[in-house]
Amino acid sequence: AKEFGIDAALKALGIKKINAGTSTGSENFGSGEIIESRSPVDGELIAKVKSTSKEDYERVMSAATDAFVDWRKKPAPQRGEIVRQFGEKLRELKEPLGKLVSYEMGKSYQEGLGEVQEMIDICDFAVGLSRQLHGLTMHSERPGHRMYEQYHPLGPVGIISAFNFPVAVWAWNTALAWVCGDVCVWKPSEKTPLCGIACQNIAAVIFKANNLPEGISCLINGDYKVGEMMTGDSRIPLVSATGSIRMGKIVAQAVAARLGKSLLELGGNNAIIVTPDADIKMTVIGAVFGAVGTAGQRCTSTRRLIVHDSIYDKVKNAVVDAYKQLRIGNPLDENNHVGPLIDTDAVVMYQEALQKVVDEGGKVIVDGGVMEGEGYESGCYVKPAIAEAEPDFNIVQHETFAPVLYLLKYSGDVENAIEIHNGVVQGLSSAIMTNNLREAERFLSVAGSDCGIANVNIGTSGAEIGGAFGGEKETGGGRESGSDAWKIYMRRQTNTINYTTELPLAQGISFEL
Ligand code: UN1
Repeated sequence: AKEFGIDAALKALGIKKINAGTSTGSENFGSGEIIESRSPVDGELIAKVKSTSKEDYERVMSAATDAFVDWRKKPAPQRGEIVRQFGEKLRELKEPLGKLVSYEMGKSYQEGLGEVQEMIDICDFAVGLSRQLHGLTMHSERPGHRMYEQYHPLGPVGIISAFNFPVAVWAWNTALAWVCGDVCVWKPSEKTPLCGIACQNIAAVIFKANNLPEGISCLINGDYKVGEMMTGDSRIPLVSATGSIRMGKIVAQAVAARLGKSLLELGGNNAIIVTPDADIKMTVIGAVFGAVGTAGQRCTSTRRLIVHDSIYDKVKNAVVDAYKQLRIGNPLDENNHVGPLIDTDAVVMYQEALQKVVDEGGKVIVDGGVMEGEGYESGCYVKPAIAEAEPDFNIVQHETFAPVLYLLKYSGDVENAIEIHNGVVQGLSSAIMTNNLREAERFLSVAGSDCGIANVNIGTSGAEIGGAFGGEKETGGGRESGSDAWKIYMRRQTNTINYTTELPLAQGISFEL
Protein backbone atom coordinates (compact mmCIF):
# COMPACT_ATOMS: atom_id res chain seq x y z
CA ALA A 1 0.00 0.00 0.00
CA LYS A 2 2.87 2.33 0.83
CA GLU A 3 4.14 2.53 -2.74
CA PHE A 4 0.68 3.62 -3.90
CA GLY A 5 0.60 6.61 -1.56
CA ILE A 6 -2.06 5.34 0.83
CA ASP A 7 -0.52 7.04 3.87
CA ALA A 8 -0.63 10.41 2.14
CA ALA A 9 -4.21 9.80 1.05
CA LEU A 10 -5.29 8.91 4.62
CA LYS A 11 -3.60 12.05 5.88
CA ALA A 12 -5.24 14.28 3.27
CA LEU A 13 -8.63 12.88 4.32
CA GLY A 14 -8.05 13.27 8.06
CA ILE A 15 -8.09 9.54 8.86
CA LYS A 16 -6.28 8.71 12.09
CA LYS A 17 -5.23 5.37 13.63
CA ILE A 18 -8.31 5.46 15.85
CA ASN A 19 -11.29 7.50 14.68
CA ALA A 20 -14.46 8.65 16.36
CA GLY A 21 -17.22 7.06 14.30
CA THR A 22 -19.99 9.43 15.30
CA SER A 23 -20.15 13.00 14.10
CA THR A 24 -22.56 15.91 13.91
CA GLY A 25 -20.24 17.95 11.70
CA SER A 26 -17.04 19.05 13.34
CA GLU A 27 -17.95 17.43 16.67
CA ASN A 28 -16.72 13.86 16.64
CA PHE A 29 -17.33 11.24 19.31
CA GLY A 30 -18.06 7.54 19.65
CA SER A 31 -18.40 5.37 22.71
CA GLY A 32 -19.53 2.12 21.07
CA GLU A 33 -17.54 -0.98 20.15
CA ILE A 34 -14.41 -0.70 18.05
CA ILE A 35 -14.65 -1.60 14.38
CA GLU A 36 -11.44 -2.57 12.62
CA SER A 37 -11.16 -1.70 8.97
CA ARG A 38 -8.95 -4.16 7.13
CA SER A 39 -8.07 -3.75 3.49
CA PRO A 40 -9.03 -6.61 1.18
CA VAL A 41 -6.12 -5.44 -0.99
CA ASP A 42 -3.36 -6.63 1.38
CA GLY A 43 -5.20 -7.76 4.50
CA GLU A 44 -3.67 -4.99 6.59
CA LEU A 45 -5.41 -3.09 9.33
CA ILE A 46 -6.00 0.42 7.95
CA ALA A 47 -7.46 2.04 11.07
CA LYS A 48 -9.98 1.60 13.86
CA VAL A 49 -13.33 3.28 14.37
CA LYS A 50 -15.27 3.79 17.59
CA SER A 51 -18.85 2.93 16.66
CA THR A 52 -22.06 4.66 17.75
CA SER A 53 -23.72 3.84 21.07
CA LYS A 54 -27.36 4.55 21.90
CA GLU A 55 -26.27 7.70 23.79
CA ASP A 56 -24.15 8.86 20.85
CA TYR A 57 -27.11 8.33 18.56
CA GLU A 58 -29.36 10.47 20.78
CA ARG A 59 -26.78 13.24 20.65
CA VAL A 60 -26.76 13.01 16.85
CA MET A 61 -30.53 13.10 16.61
CA SER A 62 -30.80 16.10 18.86
CA ALA A 63 -28.23 18.00 16.74
CA ALA A 64 -29.97 16.90 13.54
CA THR A 65 -33.47 17.89 14.61
CA ASP A 66 -32.19 21.27 15.88
CA ALA A 67 -30.23 21.94 12.68
CA PHE A 68 -33.24 21.13 10.54
CA VAL A 69 -35.26 23.99 12.08
CA ASP A 70 -32.85 26.57 10.63
CA TRP A 71 -31.52 24.79 7.58
CA ARG A 72 -35.02 24.36 6.12
CA LYS A 73 -35.52 28.15 6.23
CA LYS A 74 -32.40 28.92 4.25
CA PRO A 75 -33.38 29.66 0.65
CA ALA A 76 -32.80 26.61 -1.52
CA PRO A 77 -30.29 28.34 -3.86
CA GLN A 78 -28.22 29.20 -0.77
CA ARG A 79 -28.32 25.57 0.25
CA GLY A 80 -27.21 24.83 -3.32
CA GLU A 81 -24.22 27.12 -2.79
CA ILE A 82 -23.09 24.91 0.10
CA VAL A 83 -23.40 21.85 -2.12
CA ARG A 84 -21.42 23.68 -4.83
CA GLN A 85 -18.58 24.27 -2.38
CA PHE A 86 -18.76 20.64 -1.29
CA GLY A 87 -18.45 19.54 -4.94
CA GLU A 88 -15.41 21.81 -5.37
CA LYS A 89 -13.76 20.22 -2.35
CA LEU A 90 -14.43 16.79 -3.82
CA ARG A 91 -12.67 17.87 -7.01
CA GLU A 92 -9.63 18.85 -4.92
CA LEU A 93 -9.64 15.56 -3.01
CA LYS A 94 -10.67 13.29 -5.86
CA GLU A 95 -7.38 11.38 -5.93
CA PRO A 96 -6.98 10.62 -2.22
CA LEU A 97 -10.66 9.75 -1.87
CA GLY A 98 -10.56 7.55 -4.97
CA LYS A 99 -7.52 5.84 -3.52
CA LEU A 100 -9.15 5.23 -0.15
CA VAL A 101 -12.22 3.77 -1.88
CA SER A 102 -9.94 1.45 -3.82
CA TYR A 103 -7.90 0.47 -0.78
CA GLU A 104 -10.71 0.01 1.73
CA MET A 105 -13.25 -1.56 -0.64
CA GLY A 106 -11.02 -3.21 -3.25
CA LYS A 107 -12.34 -1.81 -6.54
CA SER A 108 -9.82 -0.62 -9.13
CA TYR A 109 -8.35 2.84 -8.65
CA GLN A 110 -9.99 3.93 -11.94
CA GLU A 111 -13.36 2.82 -10.59
CA GLY A 112 -12.60 4.55 -7.28
CA LEU A 113 -12.00 7.78 -9.18
CA GLY A 114 -15.16 7.11 -11.17
CA GLU A 115 -17.09 6.82 -7.95
CA VAL A 116 -15.84 10.17 -6.71
CA GLN A 117 -16.75 11.58 -10.13
CA GLU A 118 -20.33 10.42 -9.53
CA MET A 119 -20.28 12.43 -6.30
CA ILE A 120 -19.08 15.52 -8.15
CA ASP A 121 -21.70 15.00 -10.86
CA ILE A 122 -24.57 14.74 -8.38
CA CYS A 123 -23.37 17.92 -6.65
CA ASP A 124 -23.49 19.79 -9.96
CA PHE A 125 -26.93 18.38 -10.63
CA ALA A 126 -28.14 19.36 -7.15
CA VAL A 127 -26.82 22.92 -7.47
CA GLY A 128 -28.96 23.49 -10.58
CA LEU A 129 -31.88 21.77 -8.93
CA SER A 130 -31.68 24.14 -5.96
CA ARG A 131 -33.13 26.86 -8.21
CA GLN A 132 -36.02 24.64 -9.29
CA LEU A 133 -37.72 22.18 -6.89
CA HIS A 134 -40.95 23.23 -8.51
CA GLY A 135 -44.52 22.11 -8.10
CA LEU A 136 -47.43 22.63 -10.50
CA THR A 137 -50.22 25.18 -10.56
CA MET A 138 -53.76 24.01 -11.31
CA HIS A 139 -56.96 25.77 -12.30
CA SER A 140 -59.53 25.85 -9.53
CA GLU A 141 -63.17 25.04 -10.32
CA ARG A 142 -64.20 27.96 -8.10
CA PRO A 143 -64.13 31.61 -9.29
CA GLY A 144 -61.51 33.85 -7.69
CA HIS A 145 -59.53 30.90 -6.36
CA ARG A 146 -55.97 29.91 -7.01
CA MET A 147 -54.57 26.42 -6.55
CA TYR A 148 -50.98 25.27 -6.61
CA GLU A 149 -48.62 22.82 -4.97
CA GLN A 150 -45.30 23.36 -3.29
CA TYR A 151 -42.55 21.14 -1.97
CA HIS A 152 -41.30 21.67 1.57
CA PRO A 153 -38.30 20.08 3.31
CA LEU A 154 -39.08 16.76 4.96
CA GLY A 155 -36.80 16.45 8.00
CA PRO A 156 -33.80 14.32 8.95
CA VAL A 157 -33.13 11.71 6.27
CA GLY A 158 -31.54 8.41 7.33
CA ILE A 159 -29.10 6.90 4.85
CA ILE A 160 -27.89 3.29 5.05
CA SER A 161 -25.34 2.49 2.38
CA ALA A 162 -23.48 -0.62 1.24
CA PHE A 163 -19.77 -1.41 0.98
CA ASN A 164 -19.69 -1.61 -2.80
CA PHE A 165 -20.28 2.09 -3.45
CA PRO A 166 -19.00 3.39 -0.13
CA VAL A 167 -19.08 7.10 -1.04
CA ALA A 168 -21.21 7.74 -4.16
CA VAL A 169 -24.50 6.37 -2.85
CA TRP A 170 -24.29 8.65 0.18
CA ALA A 171 -23.63 11.62 -2.11
CA TRP A 172 -26.60 10.83 -4.37
CA ASN A 173 -28.81 10.98 -1.32
CA THR A 174 -27.21 13.74 0.61
CA ALA A 175 -26.60 16.26 -2.18
CA LEU A 176 -30.27 16.12 -3.10
CA ALA A 177 -31.49 16.01 0.50
CA TRP A 178 -29.40 19.06 1.43
CA VAL A 179 -30.73 21.24 -1.42
CA CYS A 180 -34.21 20.01 -0.52
CA GLY A 181 -33.68 21.47 2.97
CA ASP A 182 -33.22 18.19 4.82
CA VAL A 183 -30.46 17.19 7.19
CA CYS A 184 -28.84 13.76 6.87
CA VAL A 185 -27.79 10.98 9.21
CA TRP A 186 -25.61 8.41 7.45
CA LYS A 187 -24.65 4.90 8.46
CA PRO A 188 -22.05 3.58 6.03
CA SER A 189 -21.38 -0.14 5.79
CA GLU A 190 -19.36 -1.50 8.74
CA LYS A 191 -17.06 -2.95 6.07
CA THR A 192 -16.08 0.53 4.80
CA PRO A 193 -16.31 2.90 7.79
CA LEU A 194 -13.25 4.95 6.82
CA CYS A 195 -14.82 6.03 3.55
CA GLY A 196 -17.67 7.38 5.68
CA ILE A 197 -15.34 9.24 8.00
CA ALA A 198 -13.42 10.74 5.06
CA CYS A 199 -16.62 12.05 3.47
CA GLN A 200 -17.89 13.43 6.77
CA ASN A 201 -14.55 15.21 7.30
CA ILE A 202 -14.85 16.84 3.87
CA ALA A 203 -18.43 17.95 4.53
CA ALA A 204 -17.49 19.26 7.99
CA VAL A 205 -14.91 21.65 6.51
CA ILE A 206 -17.55 23.20 4.24
CA PHE A 207 -20.20 23.49 6.95
CA LYS A 208 -17.72 25.06 9.35
CA ALA A 209 -16.39 27.54 6.76
CA ASN A 210 -19.96 28.72 6.24
CA ASN A 211 -20.74 28.98 9.95
CA LEU A 212 -23.50 26.46 9.75
CA PRO A 213 -24.69 24.60 12.85
CA GLU A 214 -23.74 21.07 13.81
CA GLY A 215 -26.20 18.46 12.63
CA ILE A 216 -26.78 19.12 8.92
CA SER A 217 -24.48 16.26 8.04
CA CYS A 218 -24.26 13.47 10.61
CA LEU A 219 -22.41 10.20 10.67
CA ILE A 220 -23.08 7.09 12.71
CA ASN A 221 -21.17 3.83 12.50
CA GLY A 222 -21.83 0.24 13.41
CA ASP A 223 -23.62 -2.89 12.29
CA TYR A 224 -27.33 -3.51 11.70
CA LYS A 225 -28.13 -2.66 15.34
CA VAL A 226 -27.12 0.94 14.69
CA GLY A 227 -29.24 0.89 11.53
CA GLU A 228 -32.20 -0.27 13.61
CA MET A 229 -31.93 2.86 15.74
CA MET A 230 -32.89 4.79 12.61
CA THR A 231 -35.47 2.48 11.09
CA GLY A 232 -37.47 2.53 14.31
CA ASP A 233 -37.09 6.28 14.91
CA SER A 234 -40.13 8.38 13.99
CA ARG A 235 -38.00 11.53 14.00
CA ILE A 236 -36.68 10.21 10.67
CA PRO A 237 -39.42 10.54 8.05
CA LEU A 238 -37.39 8.92 5.26
CA VAL A 239 -34.90 6.05 5.37
CA SER A 240 -32.94 5.48 2.18
CA ALA A 241 -31.32 2.05 2.24
CA THR A 242 -29.02 0.31 -0.22
CA GLY A 243 -28.10 -3.35 0.23
CA SER A 244 -29.41 -6.88 -0.07
CA ILE A 245 -33.05 -7.83 -0.62
CA ARG A 246 -32.96 -9.54 2.78
CA MET A 247 -31.87 -6.30 4.48
CA GLY A 248 -34.38 -4.26 2.47
CA LYS A 249 -37.30 -6.37 3.62
CA ILE A 250 -36.32 -5.85 7.26
CA VAL A 251 -35.84 -2.09 6.81
CA ALA A 252 -39.06 -1.69 4.81
CA GLN A 253 -41.13 -3.45 7.48
CA ALA A 254 -39.61 -1.53 10.37
CA VAL A 255 -40.11 1.83 8.64
CA ALA A 256 -43.62 0.95 7.42
CA ALA A 257 -44.63 -0.13 10.95
CA ARG A 258 -44.35 3.53 11.95
CA LEU A 259 -45.70 4.70 8.55
CA GLY A 260 -42.44 6.29 7.54
CA LYS A 261 -41.19 6.37 3.97
CA SER A 262 -38.41 4.21 2.64
CA LEU A 263 -36.34 4.45 -0.51
CA LEU A 264 -34.92 1.04 -1.32
CA GLU A 265 -32.08 0.13 -3.67
CA LEU A 266 -31.70 -3.63 -3.35
CA GLY A 267 -30.30 -6.51 -5.33
CA GLY A 268 -30.11 -6.91 -9.07
CA ASN A 269 -29.86 -9.94 -11.35
CA ASN A 270 -28.99 -8.01 -14.44
CA ALA A 271 -28.88 -9.51 -17.89
CA ILE A 272 -27.77 -8.61 -21.38
CA ILE A 273 -29.76 -10.08 -24.26
CA VAL A 274 -27.56 -10.71 -27.27
CA THR A 275 -29.55 -11.08 -30.49
CA PRO A 276 -28.40 -12.30 -33.93
CA ASP A 277 -28.04 -8.62 -34.93
CA ALA A 278 -25.66 -7.72 -32.10
CA ASP A 279 -22.29 -6.08 -32.62
CA ILE A 280 -20.10 -8.77 -31.09
CA LYS A 281 -17.18 -6.48 -30.26
CA MET A 282 -19.40 -4.08 -28.31
CA THR A 283 -21.15 -7.01 -26.66
CA VAL A 284 -17.87 -8.39 -25.35
CA ILE A 285 -16.72 -5.07 -23.87
CA GLY A 286 -20.13 -4.43 -22.27
CA ALA A 287 -20.50 -7.93 -20.89
CA VAL A 288 -16.96 -8.29 -19.56
CA PHE A 289 -16.84 -4.88 -17.87
CA GLY A 290 -20.35 -5.52 -16.52
CA ALA A 291 -19.42 -8.93 -15.11
CA VAL A 292 -15.94 -8.31 -13.69
CA GLY A 293 -15.96 -4.55 -12.95
CA THR A 294 -15.83 -3.96 -9.17
CA ALA A 295 -15.18 -7.75 -9.10
CA GLY A 296 -18.86 -8.33 -9.81
CA GLN A 297 -19.93 -6.43 -6.71
CA ARG A 298 -22.05 -3.70 -8.31
CA CYS A 299 -25.77 -3.96 -7.88
CA THR A 300 -25.77 -3.33 -11.65
CA SER A 301 -23.19 -6.06 -12.43
CA THR A 302 -23.99 -8.27 -15.40
CA ARG A 303 -24.90 -11.72 -14.07
CA ARG A 304 -26.67 -13.30 -17.04
CA LEU A 305 -25.87 -13.25 -20.73
CA ILE A 306 -28.89 -14.43 -22.74
CA VAL A 307 -27.58 -15.30 -26.19
CA HIS A 308 -29.40 -16.39 -29.36
CA ASP A 309 -28.51 -19.95 -30.36
CA SER A 310 -27.42 -18.89 -33.87
CA ILE A 311 -24.52 -16.83 -32.51
CA TYR A 312 -24.07 -18.59 -29.18
CA ASP A 313 -20.72 -20.23 -29.91
CA LYS A 314 -19.30 -17.07 -31.46
CA VAL A 315 -20.25 -14.95 -28.45
CA LYS A 316 -19.13 -17.60 -26.00
CA ASN A 317 -15.69 -17.93 -27.62
CA ALA A 318 -15.22 -14.16 -27.80
CA VAL A 319 -16.11 -13.69 -24.12
CA VAL A 320 -13.95 -16.62 -23.02
CA ASP A 321 -11.03 -15.17 -25.00
CA ALA A 322 -11.53 -11.78 -23.37
CA TYR A 323 -11.45 -13.39 -19.90
CA LYS A 324 -7.98 -14.74 -20.74
CA GLN A 325 -6.71 -11.16 -20.94
CA LEU A 326 -7.91 -10.24 -17.44
CA ARG A 327 -5.25 -9.38 -14.90
CA ILE A 328 -6.19 -10.00 -11.28
CA GLY A 329 -4.31 -8.21 -8.55
CA ASN A 330 -3.77 -5.11 -6.46
CA PRO A 331 -6.47 -2.67 -7.63
CA LEU A 332 -4.21 0.31 -6.95
CA ASP A 333 -1.92 -0.97 -9.69
CA GLU A 334 -3.52 0.32 -12.85
CA ASN A 335 -2.27 -2.64 -14.87
CA ASN A 336 -4.80 -4.87 -13.14
CA HIS A 337 -8.44 -5.17 -14.18
CA VAL A 338 -9.88 -7.11 -11.24
CA GLY A 339 -9.27 -6.47 -7.57
CA PRO A 340 -10.27 -8.50 -4.51
CA LEU A 341 -13.71 -9.25 -3.11
CA ILE A 342 -14.63 -7.28 0.00
CA ASP A 343 -13.72 -10.04 2.49
CA THR A 344 -13.24 -13.78 2.90
CA ASP A 345 -16.97 -14.31 3.64
CA ALA A 346 -17.62 -13.04 0.12
CA VAL A 347 -15.04 -15.50 -1.18
CA VAL A 348 -16.95 -18.36 0.49
CA MET A 349 -20.22 -17.20 -1.12
CA TYR A 350 -18.49 -17.09 -4.50
CA GLN A 351 -17.14 -20.63 -4.07
CA GLU A 352 -20.54 -21.90 -2.99
CA ALA A 353 -22.18 -20.35 -6.06
CA LEU A 354 -19.73 -22.11 -8.37
CA GLN A 355 -20.36 -25.40 -6.59
CA LYS A 356 -24.13 -24.93 -6.78
CA VAL A 357 -24.17 -24.26 -10.50
CA VAL A 358 -22.27 -27.51 -11.07
CA ASP A 359 -24.59 -29.41 -8.70
CA GLU A 360 -27.58 -28.15 -10.66
CA GLY A 361 -26.13 -29.42 -13.92
CA GLY A 362 -24.32 -26.34 -15.21
CA LYS A 363 -20.94 -26.40 -16.90
CA VAL A 364 -18.11 -24.14 -15.83
CA ILE A 365 -16.32 -22.93 -18.98
CA VAL A 366 -13.99 -20.39 -17.39
CA ASP A 367 -12.67 -21.82 -14.15
CA GLY A 368 -12.97 -19.93 -10.95
CA GLY A 369 -10.86 -20.30 -7.84
CA VAL A 370 -9.12 -18.37 -5.14
CA MET A 371 -5.80 -16.76 -6.07
CA GLU A 372 -2.80 -17.77 -4.00
CA GLY A 373 0.79 -16.64 -3.67
CA GLU A 374 2.54 -13.31 -3.63
CA GLY A 375 0.26 -10.32 -3.79
CA TYR A 376 -2.80 -12.38 -2.87
CA GLU A 377 -2.12 -12.75 0.86
CA SER A 378 -5.43 -11.20 1.90
CA GLY A 379 -7.21 -14.30 0.57
CA CYS A 380 -9.84 -12.12 -1.13
CA TYR A 381 -8.75 -12.38 -4.78
CA VAL A 382 -10.79 -14.72 -6.98
CA LYS A 383 -10.82 -15.60 -10.66
CA PRO A 384 -13.80 -14.31 -12.63
CA ALA A 385 -15.71 -17.38 -13.78
CA ILE A 386 -18.23 -18.21 -16.47
CA ALA A 387 -20.75 -21.05 -16.35
CA GLU A 388 -23.23 -22.32 -18.90
CA ALA A 389 -26.52 -22.69 -17.09
CA GLU A 390 -30.29 -22.84 -17.38
CA PRO A 391 -32.43 -19.81 -16.56
CA ASP A 392 -34.41 -21.60 -13.86
CA PHE A 393 -31.43 -22.91 -11.84
CA ASN A 394 -31.87 -21.82 -8.27
CA ILE A 395 -28.41 -20.23 -8.22
CA VAL A 396 -29.10 -18.29 -11.43
CA GLN A 397 -32.22 -16.87 -9.80
CA HIS A 398 -30.13 -15.46 -6.96
CA GLU A 399 -27.76 -12.52 -6.87
CA THR A 400 -24.25 -13.69 -5.98
CA PHE A 401 -22.14 -10.63 -5.29
CA ALA A 402 -19.05 -11.91 -7.11
CA PRO A 403 -17.66 -12.24 -10.64
CA VAL A 404 -19.68 -15.22 -11.83
CA LEU A 405 -21.36 -14.86 -15.23
CA TYR A 406 -24.06 -17.27 -16.40
CA LEU A 407 -24.41 -17.99 -20.11
CA LEU A 408 -27.98 -18.78 -21.09
CA LYS A 409 -29.25 -19.71 -24.54
CA TYR A 410 -32.49 -18.70 -26.25
CA SER A 411 -33.93 -19.60 -29.60
CA GLY A 412 -36.50 -18.06 -31.95
CA ASP A 413 -37.89 -14.63 -31.33
CA VAL A 414 -36.58 -11.88 -29.01
CA GLU A 415 -39.78 -12.39 -26.95
CA ASN A 416 -38.30 -15.67 -25.76
CA ALA A 417 -35.22 -13.86 -24.52
CA ILE A 418 -37.35 -11.23 -22.78
CA GLU A 419 -39.31 -13.97 -21.01
CA ILE A 420 -36.08 -15.48 -19.64
CA HIS A 421 -34.83 -12.00 -18.86
CA ASN A 422 -37.88 -11.07 -16.78
CA GLY A 423 -38.14 -14.45 -15.08
CA VAL A 424 -36.32 -13.41 -11.91
CA VAL A 425 -37.49 -11.60 -8.76
CA GLN A 426 -35.06 -8.70 -9.19
CA GLY A 427 -35.60 -5.79 -11.59
CA LEU A 428 -32.71 -3.36 -11.56
CA SER A 429 -30.73 -3.02 -14.79
CA SER A 430 -31.03 -4.64 -18.21
CA ALA A 431 -29.62 -4.38 -21.70
CA ILE A 432 -30.07 -5.61 -25.23
CA MET A 433 -27.32 -5.77 -27.82
CA THR A 434 -28.84 -5.43 -31.26
CA ASN A 435 -28.76 -3.29 -34.37
CA ASN A 436 -32.31 -4.32 -35.17
CA LEU A 437 -34.70 -1.47 -34.43
CA ARG A 438 -37.68 -3.77 -33.98
CA GLU A 439 -35.92 -5.89 -31.38
CA ALA A 440 -34.65 -2.84 -29.53
CA GLU A 441 -38.08 -1.23 -29.38
CA ARG A 442 -39.72 -4.48 -28.28
CA PHE A 443 -37.22 -4.70 -25.45
CA LEU A 444 -38.08 -1.13 -24.36
CA SER A 445 -41.83 -1.52 -24.86
CA VAL A 446 -44.50 -2.23 -22.28
CA ALA A 447 -44.02 -5.94 -22.99
CA GLY A 448 -40.24 -5.66 -22.79
CA SER A 449 -37.77 -5.42 -19.93
CA ASP A 450 -39.42 -5.06 -16.51
CA CYS A 451 -36.39 -3.32 -14.98
CA GLY A 452 -35.91 0.23 -13.73
CA ILE A 453 -33.04 0.64 -16.18
CA ALA A 454 -33.16 -0.69 -19.76
CA ASN A 455 -30.31 0.01 -22.17
CA VAL A 456 -29.69 -0.58 -25.85
CA ASN A 457 -26.14 -1.30 -26.99
CA ILE A 458 -24.71 -0.44 -23.57
CA GLY A 459 -24.03 -2.89 -20.73
CA THR A 460 -25.97 -3.05 -17.48
CA SER A 461 -23.60 -1.12 -15.20
CA GLY A 462 -22.18 2.38 -15.20
CA ALA A 463 -25.38 4.44 -15.18
CA GLU A 464 -25.04 8.24 -15.36
CA ILE A 465 -26.38 10.28 -12.45
CA GLY A 466 -28.76 12.37 -14.64
CA GLY A 467 -31.31 9.58 -14.87
CA ALA A 468 -33.36 8.20 -12.01
CA PHE A 469 -31.48 5.18 -10.64
CA GLY A 470 -33.28 2.19 -9.19
CA GLY A 471 -35.31 -0.87 -9.96
CA GLU A 472 -38.61 -2.70 -9.74
CA LYS A 473 -39.87 -5.87 -8.05
CA GLU A 474 -37.63 -7.05 -5.21
CA THR A 475 -35.05 -4.41 -6.12
CA GLY A 476 -37.33 -2.27 -4.01
CA GLY A 477 -38.84 0.37 -6.30
CA GLY A 478 -36.75 3.33 -5.08
CA ARG A 479 -35.28 5.96 -7.39
CA GLU A 480 -32.19 7.99 -6.57
CA SER A 481 -30.01 10.65 -8.16
CA GLY A 482 -31.33 12.27 -11.37
CA SER A 483 -34.68 13.10 -13.01
CA ASP A 484 -37.30 13.89 -10.34
CA ALA A 485 -35.86 11.54 -7.71
CA TRP A 486 -35.57 14.64 -5.46
CA LYS A 487 -39.31 14.58 -4.78
CA ILE A 488 -39.06 11.80 -2.20
CA TYR A 489 -36.85 14.05 -0.06
CA MET A 490 -39.63 16.65 0.25
CA ARG A 491 -43.24 16.80 1.36
CA ARG A 492 -45.83 18.01 -1.13
CA GLN A 493 -48.48 20.47 -0.07
CA THR A 494 -51.53 21.45 -2.11
CA ASN A 495 -52.64 25.03 -1.49
CA THR A 496 -55.96 26.64 -2.44
CA ILE A 497 -56.39 30.39 -1.91
CA ASN A 498 -59.69 32.28 -2.14
CA TYR A 499 -59.27 35.96 -3.04
CA THR A 500 -62.99 36.82 -3.20
CA THR A 501 -65.51 37.82 -0.53
CA GLU A 502 -67.63 34.71 -1.16
CA LEU A 503 -67.07 31.18 0.13
CA PRO A 504 -68.21 28.83 -2.65
CA LEU A 505 -67.83 25.15 -1.85
CA ALA A 506 -66.20 22.68 -4.20
CA GLN A 507 -68.25 20.04 -6.00
CA GLY A 508 -71.11 22.62 -6.24
CA ILE A 509 -72.35 21.84 -2.74
CA SER A 510 -74.70 24.44 -1.31
CA PHE A 511 -74.63 25.01 2.43
CA GLU A 512 -76.90 27.92 3.49
CA LEU A 513 -77.00 29.29 7.02
C1 UN1 B 1 -24.49 0.17 -6.92
O1 UN1 B 1 -23.90 -0.83 -7.34
O2 UN1 B 1 -24.98 0.18 -5.76
O3 UN1 B 1 -24.67 2.14 -12.56
C2 UN1 B 1 -24.61 1.43 -7.67
C3 UN1 B 1 -23.66 1.86 -11.90
C4 UN1 B 1 -23.18 2.89 -10.91
C5 UN1 B 1 -23.86 2.76 -9.60
C6 UN1 B 1 -23.99 1.39 -9.04
N1 UN1 B 1 -23.42 4.19 -11.44
O4 UN1 B 1 -23.06 0.81 -12.01
